[in-house]
Amino acid sequence: MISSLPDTATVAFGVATAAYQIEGATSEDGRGPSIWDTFTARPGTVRDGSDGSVACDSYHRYAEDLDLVARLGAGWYRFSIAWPRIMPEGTGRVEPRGLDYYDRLVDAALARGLAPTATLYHWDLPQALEDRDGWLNRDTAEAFADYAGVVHDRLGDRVRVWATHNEPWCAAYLGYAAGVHAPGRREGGAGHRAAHHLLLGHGLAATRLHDAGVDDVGIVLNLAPYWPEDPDDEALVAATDGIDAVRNRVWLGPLVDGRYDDGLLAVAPELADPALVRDGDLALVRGSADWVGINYYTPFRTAAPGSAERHPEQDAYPGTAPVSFVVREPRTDIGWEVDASGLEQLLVDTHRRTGLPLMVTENGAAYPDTVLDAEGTIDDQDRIDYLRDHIAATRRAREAGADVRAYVVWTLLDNFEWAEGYTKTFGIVHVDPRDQTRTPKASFHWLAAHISDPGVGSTVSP
Ligand code: IFM
Repeated sequence: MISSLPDTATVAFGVATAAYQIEGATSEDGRGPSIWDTFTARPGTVRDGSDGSVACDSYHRYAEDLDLVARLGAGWYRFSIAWPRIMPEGTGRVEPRGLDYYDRLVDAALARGLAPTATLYHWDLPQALEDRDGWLNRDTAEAFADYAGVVHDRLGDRVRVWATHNEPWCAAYLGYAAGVHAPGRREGGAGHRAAHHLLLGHGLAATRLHDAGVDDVGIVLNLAPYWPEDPDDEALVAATDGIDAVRNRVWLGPLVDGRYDDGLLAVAPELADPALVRDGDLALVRGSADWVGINYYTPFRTAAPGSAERHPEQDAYPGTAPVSFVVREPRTDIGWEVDASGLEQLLVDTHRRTGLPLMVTENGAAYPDTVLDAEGTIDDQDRIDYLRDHIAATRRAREAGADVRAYVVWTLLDNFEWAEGYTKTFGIVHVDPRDQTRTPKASFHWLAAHISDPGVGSTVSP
């Protein structure tokens, strides 16, 4: 069993999932409603009108799913815990059946030689907390720390590597500014307020876990490179700097320096409000992460407003000057440009900025997989190419000095892809929605063949 962060000698290989995207069973064993149950019930929020109530039924099929991870030869299984299963009202009462489920999952992972690494928050806030203003309410950060403590008390003897949040940028800005994710609020600067409370929640939870003896508490960020098309266009460079602040520096500044930088405060005056950012908040966050997870899919190229496609998420950068986003070919099925050099740059820059060990906690691609025959064969060569190029970029970043310890593929199963529903598939295993049959795709077999050292501590070679 890996009991702590992988060492520097190799890149550990893993595969990731998230609770709401795969578990289903949203009304079982005392689970309370989450903001994603509420959001998906609202017409027009999800492309195909679907929800996560069944998803991949992994709540019942987790053993089969872990068999697949073991067959792949991965050493790491990154999963998330559904807060509403543990504390259905968000605070107070603990639901033992929810804890029992993750207890079984962790044991099943260990029994297969997989190191379980747990993410505490992958966007499924208990609805009861959103009813009290969700991440706009400081109490939610305190509640998150209590929840972290409850989960650790049960699993901490076996799970040693913890992540607090997954992609808090999405939770804050897609959820409270752009409104395209749950809870679906379009309130501009509220995104900044949510971001601060998410950071505070991270800091409080990390303190709780450290006090309980955990050495490896991380936070998983979807940092992104922003590349102005015309580096001589001063207005564009300034606007791009504001966007970089809202996507990247809002997290790294507090984590590394214990402050929000001036460029960020210029576009996010909310973060200068002493009623929001109280004395001691940023000091608590500073130095609270032992490692940083990087989720990378695509770079962003900015151009003068109106000159190119407007990225649908632009509302998610409140306070910033408008830009256009240029998306070059090749693109994946979700419209994201493929460019592995962005990952290499991000890893090198983030290691320089933080000095911390890094893990690529998510990387993968959506493609319109076609089932070729009755056996369910899927020849996803495009996904293989994507993964091979990004694994090579990870290797180059290590050669350039970035301390990258793991490469984790997103994702094991075709699953509920948030506002895209089931229309975009990222899995290395196809899931037939009619009967839940799992069929490994060619990318699964390719990865299995390229994981050089099966078992814990596996490494991948391009
Ligand atoms: O499916 C998501 C995941 O939940 C978070 N990171 C990005 C993935 C692909 O959009």
